[in-house]
Amino acid sequence: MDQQVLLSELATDTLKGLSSNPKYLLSKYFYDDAGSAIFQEIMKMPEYYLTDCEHEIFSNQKEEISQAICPEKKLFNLVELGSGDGLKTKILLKHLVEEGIHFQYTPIDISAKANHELVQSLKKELPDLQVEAQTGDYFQKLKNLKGDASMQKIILFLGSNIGNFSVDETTEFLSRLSAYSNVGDKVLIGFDLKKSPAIIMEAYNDPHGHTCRFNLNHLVRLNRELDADFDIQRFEHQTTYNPLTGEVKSFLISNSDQTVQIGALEKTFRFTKWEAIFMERSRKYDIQTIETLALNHHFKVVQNFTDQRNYFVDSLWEKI
Ligand code: AVI
Repeated sequence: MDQQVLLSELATDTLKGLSSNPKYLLSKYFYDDAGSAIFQEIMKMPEYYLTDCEHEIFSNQKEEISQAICPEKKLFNLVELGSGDGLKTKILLKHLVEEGIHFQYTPIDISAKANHELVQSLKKELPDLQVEAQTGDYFQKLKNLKGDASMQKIILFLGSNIGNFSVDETTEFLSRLSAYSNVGDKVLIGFDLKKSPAIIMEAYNDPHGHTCRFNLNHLVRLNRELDADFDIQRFEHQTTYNPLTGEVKSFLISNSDQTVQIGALEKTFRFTKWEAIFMERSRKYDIQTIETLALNHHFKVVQNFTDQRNYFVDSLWEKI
């Protein structure tokens, strides 16, 4: 049932995106099994500094983070949106458990498989931790949690996932996060910061070609799931960075005049030579913009945790 809903959503979104001018595809569909595996490879590349930076923040500042999220050491619910393999979170979880702090961990992920694997690994690594994994849409689950105001919520949204949203999607996301939080609840959000464009470009235009494969895999997915006939040799990957907006944008560019059939849509799409499909944005922020975002959504910034190079920040906000 879930699979069918997802497929029809993929079909509808693909139809909309490829019928638009300029054409686009939604980056949320990068993450089928093959795409998730390629993303793991991206995260391991030295050029993709984001993962290392956030790992460094959690490793070096776990005491400060846990002190800031629960200064009174009262019982709380640590909710994580898009928990995935929980690698960075485990550093904090382990520290909180060792300190004897009372809390429950509620990872929320759209993938039942990711949730299952996370729960299994936590059972082994932190058997005393109370885990209430939830599979499904973040906001549906958060809405349900809002009713329970007896337990303070600390909501984690790590990994610069917020950077993949457009301005409107960011506003929508933070408005809902704010609406489903009670006064005193906290959120810890990972933002990638503006830095030398050369460093950013290396991360998204990597010499190993993983990011190129990551983008082309979207077309492979459409071939498999929507009976399309994209020839991936006829598309080139290109990335741009605009230091004014802080946006990295990824494109797949048709290197010839061509038509592509999508069986499930019963449609043919024309691509002219050098026509681009917009694939993904990854926004880079500055601290001032982050503080304005917090205030605009009824949060105050409690503390910013940055890595030594100031490449990345995990920003802790409190609902006011
Ligand atoms: C998941 N997200 C935060 C990654 C990013 O950096 O925007 C996805 C990604 N795209 C290309 N490389 C990594």
